[in-house]
Amino acid sequence: MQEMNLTKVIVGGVSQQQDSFDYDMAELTELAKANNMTVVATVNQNLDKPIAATYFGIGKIDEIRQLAEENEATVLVLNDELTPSQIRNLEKGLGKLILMDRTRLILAIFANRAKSKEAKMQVQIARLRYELPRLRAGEQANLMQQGGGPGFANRGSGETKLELNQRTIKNQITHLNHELKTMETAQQTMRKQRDKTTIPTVALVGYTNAGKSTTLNGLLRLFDEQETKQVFEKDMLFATLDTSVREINLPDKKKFLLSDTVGFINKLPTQLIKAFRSTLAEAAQADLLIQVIDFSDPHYEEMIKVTEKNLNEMGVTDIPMIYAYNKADLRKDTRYPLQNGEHNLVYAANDPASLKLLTKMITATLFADMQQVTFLIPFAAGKWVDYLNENTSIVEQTYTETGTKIKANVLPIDHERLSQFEITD
Ligand SMILES: Nc1nc2c(ncn2[C@@H]2O[C@H](COP(=O)(O)OP(=O)(O)OP(=O)(O)O)[C@@H](O)[C@H]2O)c(=O)[nH]1
Ligand SMILES: [Mg+2]
Repeated sequence: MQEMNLTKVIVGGVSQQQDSFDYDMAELTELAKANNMTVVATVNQNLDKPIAATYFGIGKIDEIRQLAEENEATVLVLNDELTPSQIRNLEKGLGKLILMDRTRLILAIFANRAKSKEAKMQVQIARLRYELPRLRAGEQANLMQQGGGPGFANRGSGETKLELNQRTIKNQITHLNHELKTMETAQQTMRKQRDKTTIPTVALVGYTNAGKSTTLNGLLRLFDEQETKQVFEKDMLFATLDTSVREINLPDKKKFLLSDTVGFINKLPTQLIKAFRSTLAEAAQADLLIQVIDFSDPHYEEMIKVTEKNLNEMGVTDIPMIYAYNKADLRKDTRYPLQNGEHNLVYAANDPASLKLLTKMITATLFADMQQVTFLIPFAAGKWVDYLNENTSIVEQTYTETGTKIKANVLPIDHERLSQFEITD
């Protein structure tokens, strides 16, 4: 409805006859939409490879400039990351059109969408890293505003403005990194505290818009959690930027922690991969990953590859994974829910039967080695009664003269922890 306020853009790219080109361009259009832009024209050029100096050929550049005038477009969004000199030369040929490559566009979306202080700082670092090699003398004066008072500007008279700008940015990056470290340490402490309990953790990972948040919300609803614990879900790329962790309490008293994570995309800017490593720390430490896949998208196999490549780059490896093929309701050729082996599921995130089966698969993996044990806990060791109630599923609890008798389903680690209290039932 707010069409009027949307920035009009042209989307363009050089096709080297790669299979993924059409898909990449369609995705670029989605990315533009996610950044409050409306695409008024699309321009492709077939080349063996982008022109080293100008990306597009000269004729194409004239065509784009005219198209922009006709359609009142103010921005040209490009499919590839350009070199600093390509940007410079292309801008000369394009007149007033502002250039935005895929990386800058993704960074802009992340900057608009980031909510938590940590996410905002991570995105800011990524943007500064991106801008640093692209700085030009006399520009980016706005970046000087923070941190550089008059005294600062006087330092080193032999220094050019460009060098000064570069140093200011480097200082900003260092400063932000330092602040982030402090925050990360605090979070690690939180995670460590959680680790002391034995609640297993599960992380939803996958390509953006696959349905991770919808799956988390569906599970929360299924197990009757309050509405306030729901997370944001939307048909939009990068709806989720922060990791949220929720406790799922099953009817049989078993429970696990479930985290929703930021989605991946093809050609995720390397600056962001680094920035989001800590956001994905939840996934890196999980006992089980659920890779949510948009099974209704013809390119789902490619999306799986991109997801796994990104996970690898972020050091998330060697964790058992359930492949959850979502949005089966949009496909005519499959029944659902449908389990294939231990680790494959075809489902729909809004279908309760699907979510029940997913839960069953999760618990089968998480609690496979649970044992039923009976403990007699003396009153003096009452804290262990609390511990068992918090962390395990209790089958029976009775009070005797010598202490509390508890029969519970416990993980081997808890069995060992409380072995001194074990009795034969
Ligand atoms: N038809 C159908 N739509 C679904 C299903 N699961 C999710 N969706 C829709 O897909 C869109 C994206 O869902 P999200 O849960 O926000 O996706 P996400 O994986 O969290 O995406 P990001 O946070 O952007 O990484 C939303 O419009 C959902 O309503 C499903 O099983 N069937
Ligand atoms: Mg999400």
